[in-house]
Amino acid sequence: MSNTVFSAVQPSGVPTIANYVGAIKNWVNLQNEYDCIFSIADLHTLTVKQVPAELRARTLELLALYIACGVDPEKCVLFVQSHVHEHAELTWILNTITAVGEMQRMTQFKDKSLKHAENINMGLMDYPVLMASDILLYNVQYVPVGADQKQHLEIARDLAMRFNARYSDTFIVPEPIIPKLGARVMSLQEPSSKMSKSDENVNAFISMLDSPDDIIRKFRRAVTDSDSVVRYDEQEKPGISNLMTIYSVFTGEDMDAIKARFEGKGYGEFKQQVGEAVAEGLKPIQDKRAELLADKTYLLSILKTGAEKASSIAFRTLRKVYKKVGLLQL
Ligand code: AQP
Repeated sequence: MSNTVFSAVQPSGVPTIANYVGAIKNWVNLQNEYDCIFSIADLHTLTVKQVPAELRARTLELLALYIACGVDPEKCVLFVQSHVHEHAELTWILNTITAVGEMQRMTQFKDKSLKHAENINMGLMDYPVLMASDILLYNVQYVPVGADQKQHLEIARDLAMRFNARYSDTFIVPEPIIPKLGARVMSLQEPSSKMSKSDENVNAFISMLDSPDDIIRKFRRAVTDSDSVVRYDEQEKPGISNLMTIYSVFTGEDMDAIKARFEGKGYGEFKQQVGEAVAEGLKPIQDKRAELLADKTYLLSILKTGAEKASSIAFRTLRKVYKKVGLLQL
């Protein structure tokens, strides 16, 4: 057992409230109890076409957002994935024990292949192996992620066990921490699909930087059902259930209290209140992020320290791995 927690978000766009609820918000609770390592997964982002200057800017902006959400650089290691070259190197080794068929079966690979049919690259297929490397390099016990990443975490576990069986005990087999509430925040326009920051329809997601007016407008337009009762039922009322989950996360009220609060009030009033609660919750985060971005020197210094700390762990793990697989060392 180790006491280390690892997680990451890709700088593939402005994070949504789904990334916040499913991942970042939970990191804040874990940082007091565990040795936390949180990364900005820029290498993963390259699996989809990017504008280089925008990717660079979003990388620093994501760090500012982590901190604005309450992730404390004094308590956690915060670093950029590409600053620690061992991630790419361990990926190569793990690739040699990964079957092509396993990767082709991944839900995210299938979804993204449909979405980016003009660019189905090797990196897109290899995404779960890079993610396994991110985790296994740091002797990680727990990985707080949203439910969409559960399948990839299974691959990380399988690869750890496979490597250990073939080359002797090396990696800790990591476990997911999936939040009880908000593990899968759904699209506001299509409640059967997950909310994604790269959705082409901007009304489908709430970005962490949306203005109060946009937030309220998007919730007002959210797809629900023809009933008018605010009641939690994922099967029959996926849209309303999704809004109840979001409201619950932002206000702390449980489902029974929400149902009672909006009894006889109809969807218009409910959607308005969800919008207001989210706008209110995001405001201090947005203000803090803007403040942090004014001091780029400070942000870069955090990344430098983070890269040094992460590298020293990753270096030791990779050296052990190279030795075990039979690579000659100098
Ligand atoms: N809909 C979701 N509900 C709850 N958690 C979610 N996460 C993503 N979507 C939801 C969690 O956010 C963390 C970071 O995800 P990521 O940026 O590494 O990539 P992703 O899972 O592919 O997220 P997106 O928003 O869908 O990004 P794009 O559109 O670029 O692919 C993870 O912990 C994830 O579980």
